[in-house]
Amino acid sequence: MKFIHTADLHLDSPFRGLSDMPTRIWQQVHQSTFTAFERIVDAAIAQQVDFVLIVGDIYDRDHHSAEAEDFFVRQCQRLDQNQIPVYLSYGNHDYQVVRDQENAFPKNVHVFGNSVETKKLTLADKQTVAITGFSYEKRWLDQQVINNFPGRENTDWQIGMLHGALSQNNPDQDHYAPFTIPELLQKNYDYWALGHIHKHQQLNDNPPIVYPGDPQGRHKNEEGQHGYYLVQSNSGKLVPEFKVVAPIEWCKINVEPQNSQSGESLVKELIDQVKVTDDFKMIAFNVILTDNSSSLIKQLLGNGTILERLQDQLAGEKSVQWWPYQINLIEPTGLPKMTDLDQDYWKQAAQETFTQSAVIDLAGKLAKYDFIAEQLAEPSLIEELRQEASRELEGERHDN
Ligand SMILES: [Mn+2]
Repeated sequence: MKFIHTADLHLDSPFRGLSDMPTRIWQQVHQSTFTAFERIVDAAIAQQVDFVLIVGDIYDRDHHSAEAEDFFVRQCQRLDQNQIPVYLSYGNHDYQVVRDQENAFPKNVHVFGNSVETKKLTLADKQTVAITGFSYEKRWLDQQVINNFPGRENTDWQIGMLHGALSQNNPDQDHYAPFTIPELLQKNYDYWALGHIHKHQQLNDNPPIVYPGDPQGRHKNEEGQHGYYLVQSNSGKLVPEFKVVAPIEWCKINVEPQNSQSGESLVKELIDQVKVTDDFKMIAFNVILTDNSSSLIKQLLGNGTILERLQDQLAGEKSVQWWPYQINLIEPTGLPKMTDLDQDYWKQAAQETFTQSAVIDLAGKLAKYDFIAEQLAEPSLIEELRQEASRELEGERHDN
């Protein structure tokens, strides 16, 4: 048996805040969520997989665009023409009331309803597979839906599809069908196909419990490689293998300018730090200054001149394989180093301060608005706030 496990396609992600780049590069960025999924479908056909699992968040918003839906249907048709079934569930971004026989999909697409259900299929070699899953009906699912998953069926293989997050043991934070690893293991399934967390990772080896991540990182906090898992049976076990498909990779590059005394030489120094590969890179430079750095360089970096010159130079070139979207200036603080004990207090305080419930409390009445609630529900939001806050605090300590 061979199948593809993906999730969190987030088709038509808006990539907010980036539209002031040259049109041809912006188009590449905007197309990236589509291209990533198209490559997954290419792989499914080339590999002749038995089926494809998509575990929630196919669309980026609950009011998904017609363009995204049309594209998705077309890709499913390609799979249908190759006799590859698709099993999909909706997640916290594209939650909806699922009604039988009420979708535009071709016949190879099987949509899980809002209650946990099991769908069975028989492969060409007569092996039988049970796939159990459900779709989100609303943005938050506080219940432990895992309790509704049945025990193992009488099939050769059983797979659980679960869009959700590990339980934090805190009702204020557990909004995404919370589960624990022992709860999953107890079901005795052969593979847990998870969705929701955007960084690909394996929570357990045998049986595999796997987050495939989003096939295309959607912003700077989703850096690194993105793709899907190709899962194959081998001596009675299912073995996942990560495959990269994201056409755009977000990355950060640390640079300690050596001898740059002019803006021109610094721009050149930054360009030299970029290793060009096949994948298009969206780059944030962390420029680490020393006490010897000239004040002119500091000013040019601080007021955005260097970033602008860098972008202008690249925009003038025929073809570019990367784009700088940000330069962070890291100044020497001159402060004594924190002891390990200080670090512990610092981390503990941050952990207690940056929780989803604290943020939602702060948002107050604003959380009633759909588009704000959607942002608050982003798994990466807490981490982003924590990073912004430490940057802010470090700046202040320096100024004082
Ligand atoms: Mn998602």
